[in-house]
Amino acid sequence: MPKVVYHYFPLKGLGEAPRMLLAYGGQEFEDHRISFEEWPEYKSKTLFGQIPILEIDGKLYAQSIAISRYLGRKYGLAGDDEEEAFEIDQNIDFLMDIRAKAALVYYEKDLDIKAKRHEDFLQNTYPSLLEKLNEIVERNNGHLACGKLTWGDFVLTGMFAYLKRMLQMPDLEQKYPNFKKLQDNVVTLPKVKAYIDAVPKSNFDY
Ligand SMILES: N[C@@H](CCC(=O)N[C@@H](CS)C(=O)NCC(=O)O)C(=O)O
Repeated sequence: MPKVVYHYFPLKGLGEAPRMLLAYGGQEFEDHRISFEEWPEYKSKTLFGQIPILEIDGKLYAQSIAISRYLGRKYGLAGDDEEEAFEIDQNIDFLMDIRAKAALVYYEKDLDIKAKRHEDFLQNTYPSLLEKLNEIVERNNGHLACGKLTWGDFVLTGMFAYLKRMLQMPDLEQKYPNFKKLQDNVVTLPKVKAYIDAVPKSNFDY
C-alpha cells in the first residue's frame, strides 16, 4: 500500500470528501489537520498556495475535485462508462457553480455589499439553483448522478455544512429532504461511519 498523507484544515470545507473517500477505499492515511496558526509555514510548500493536498509516496497532488475524482476512479465510484463519468462531472460542475455564487457573498468583506448581495441572491439566484439541484437528487434516487453511489455524493456530503453556512440556510435539509437522503447514503457506509466517529471533537463542524 502506498504511504498516503492528507493535508487540510481541521474542518470539512472543501476537504472532507477525500477523507471520506480514503476511508471508503480502506486506504490507511495520515489525516494531517493543519491549524490556522501553522498554515503560513505550509502555504509556500503547497502546489498552488492552498489545501487540500493529497500526498502519495512523497508526491503532492492538489485540487479537491481532482483528488475526489481520482479516488472515485480508484475505488469504483466513477461510473460504469465514459457517459456516466461525464454525468458525474457535469453535476459536480453545477454544484461548484452554486458554491461559487454563495462564495461571492460569504467572502465579501464590505458588510453593506455583502448584505445586499445576499438579499439579491436569496430572491433571484438561489431558489432556482437549489430547485435544480433538488430535482437532480430526486431523479437520481438520493444521489448526485447515475442513480447510484458515486464520488459526487461524497463531494456534496463533504461540503454540505460549508455550503449551508455560505448560503446562510441552516435548515436546507428540512426544506429539501433529498439532500438529507443523499448524505445518509454516504455517512452510513460502515467504513465512512467509522472514520466520522473517530474525527477529533475539536474540529469545526463545517
Ligand atoms: N480549487 C481549490 C480551492 C482550495 C481552497 O480554496 N482552499 C482554501 C481552504 S478551503 C485554502 O487553502 N485557503 C488558505 C489560503 O488560501 O491561504 C480546491 O478545490 O482544492
